Amino acid sequence: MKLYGYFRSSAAFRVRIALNLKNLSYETVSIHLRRSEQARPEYLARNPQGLVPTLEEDDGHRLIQSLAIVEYLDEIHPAPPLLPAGAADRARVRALAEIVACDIHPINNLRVLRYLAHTLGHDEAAIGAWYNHWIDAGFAALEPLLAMDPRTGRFCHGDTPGLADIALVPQVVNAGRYRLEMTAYPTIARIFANCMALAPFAAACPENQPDREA
Ligand SMILES: N[C@@H](CCC(=O)N[C@@H](CS)C(=O)NCC(=O)O)C(=O)O
Repeated sequence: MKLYGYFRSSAAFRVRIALNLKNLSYETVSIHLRRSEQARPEYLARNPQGLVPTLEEDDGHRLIQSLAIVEYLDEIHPAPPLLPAGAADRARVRALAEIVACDIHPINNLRVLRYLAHTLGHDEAAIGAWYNHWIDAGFAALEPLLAMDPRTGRFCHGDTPGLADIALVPQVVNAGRYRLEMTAYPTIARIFANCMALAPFAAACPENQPDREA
């Protein structure tokens, strides 16, 4: 399998964690987002959205959208499961993951930050404030959803990592890059630490990717 991604892409990071948790080997194909390689015709032929990740299987079958890819991997390689058995619990885990993947991440994406800077003329400080504002808005909801629900354990749901952790960890790493104050989010910080103690999460981190930059 080939994973078209970028070391700093949190959507690609989610897929890397899932592949590692499933113990599936893959080849990294780096799409340099800051050099806009995602907009080149050869990549658009693979993913017309011009976003990473794209997962290409050995027979040429392609998958896009990180959460869809993670759920696909979970369906064809069921062990270890990334979603719980009960429908209500699966809905909870998907909801936690979607707070990150649908409500925080898209408005902090590179193309949005570039629009703020280049089209609307905002400076670096304003863009940093925007970035952290939307992480705060999402984390302020995630924290009580995690802290007040007895289904939360060492991880977002119980004591094994799953889809919600896969979405959460890259977002916490991004928050660290923008120096977001995490003291208001002790449950998120605890779950993050528990995830990072596991090799599949640590190995998927940006600094451990072959295309990493300083
Ligand atoms: N919903 C998509 C989001 C993909 C996405 O936004 N990827 C970012 C990197 S994390 C990207 O390719 N950005 C390029 C750009 O903004 O130009 C997914 O989960 O796969």
